[in-house]
Amino acid sequence: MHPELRSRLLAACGPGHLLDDPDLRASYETDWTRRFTGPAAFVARPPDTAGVAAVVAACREFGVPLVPQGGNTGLVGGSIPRAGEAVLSLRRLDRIEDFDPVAGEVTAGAGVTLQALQEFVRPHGWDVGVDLASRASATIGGMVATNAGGVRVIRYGPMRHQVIGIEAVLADGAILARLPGLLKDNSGYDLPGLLAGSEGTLAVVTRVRLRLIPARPARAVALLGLPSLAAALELLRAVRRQAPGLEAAEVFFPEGLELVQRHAGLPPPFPRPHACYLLVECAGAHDPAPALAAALESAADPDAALLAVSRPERDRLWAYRERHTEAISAEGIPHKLDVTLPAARLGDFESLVRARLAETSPHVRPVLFGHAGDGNLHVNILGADPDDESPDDAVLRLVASLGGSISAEHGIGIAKKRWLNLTRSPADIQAMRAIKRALDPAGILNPGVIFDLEPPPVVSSTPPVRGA
Ligand code: 2HG
Ligand code: ZN
Repeated sequence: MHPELRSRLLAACGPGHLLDDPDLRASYETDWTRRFTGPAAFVARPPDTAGVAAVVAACREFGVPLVPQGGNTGLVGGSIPRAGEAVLSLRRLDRIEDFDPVAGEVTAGAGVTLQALQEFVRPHGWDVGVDLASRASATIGGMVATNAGGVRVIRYGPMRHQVIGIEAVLADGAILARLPGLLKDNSGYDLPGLLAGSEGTLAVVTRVRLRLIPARPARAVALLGLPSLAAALELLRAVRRQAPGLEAAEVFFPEGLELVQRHAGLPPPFPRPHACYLLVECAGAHDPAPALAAALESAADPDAALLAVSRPERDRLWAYRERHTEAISAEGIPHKLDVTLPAARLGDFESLVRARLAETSPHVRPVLFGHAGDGNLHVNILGADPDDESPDDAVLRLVASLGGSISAEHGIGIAKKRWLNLTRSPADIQAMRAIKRALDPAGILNPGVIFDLEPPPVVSSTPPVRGA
């Protein structure tokens, strides 16, 4: 490293926070799935926004590209170095500030974990609109940068909908400050909305102002065993109509349940297996259990229905769904596809995708689960060679042919960019490239994530090349 760059980075980060020892870098160089890994030139851990700006400015001058990283819980390789970039870790920006208990707003540093923020606001009667299984490690900055979804999108929307103000460092080191944030603000382009979901390619998010939701302590969770996904979706329609305060509607299937039982040591939820499992949660100011039980009464088989009200009982039912990711990971390194389908096509997709994979890649084991309420299924594929993208190709083409999206909530990262043109038009991609060039002309922020600046090879109808 150039001595002047080193001294500027040391000044920005402070002693002990510029890591170039391979052992210290290691945990920043491999993602949660273990599928994406690459050496970092160094890891910079600045303590605050001014430090982030100084790191970005120095790296830009010395031509060192940066990969911003929060809790490293991403699943598409978007926060892992690929070609010797440096990692810019935001974890030390972990202050919670300016909590307004009347308006229900709070400012969180990019490195605050979701769980820390939940624990901070809940005793005051407020909650964070987005919740997800990796809450203990996922950071607010990373969740905004990837527009994280999670289990409550049907009620509160994804992370972008929670953001009312943002502070971010632009590629030249300038600080964009849209804090504290106003609920109504039509004075030009919506920069917080643009940065949410930009996956670290346009700016480095350092602080965000979030709108909170009222905490709803009265909760009820039901887990149901059903003969098909179609039956689960039908039942979900009834719950939506009859039970107030539906917050989550999740599905999983026998192959995932079997892995969760085995890896988490959980007993089977019901006396006999079912083809599909639906978990729903309702929340409100008053106990939602009676209305939820009434909505389920006509449709649910009493031997395949569990209702939980107390916190430990609810957590026990949620574990069957939330422990899927870790159970799959314990089994091998999966290919992870996170897709959305139009509501009317979700039921067909589940059987079509299994048939398509059985035909094109008979050796793989698909594990499906996800957020039935918003059409988002996670297609995890076990048993595929890490470099063999043919199962991914088969699934994503099917999704595109049914009018869906190749990424519902995890983003494009590097894992999906080859297929971006399946569901984004040439005009869309050209507009995104123009924005990237305007905000980061030197291409130092997360280069190669979402798309390459030169046009990527067009996905054609010819079979994919193994290892491409
Ligand atoms: C979830 O819904 C996460 O639990 C992770 O989005 C999904 O592991 C996955 O594929
Ligand atoms: Zn998910």
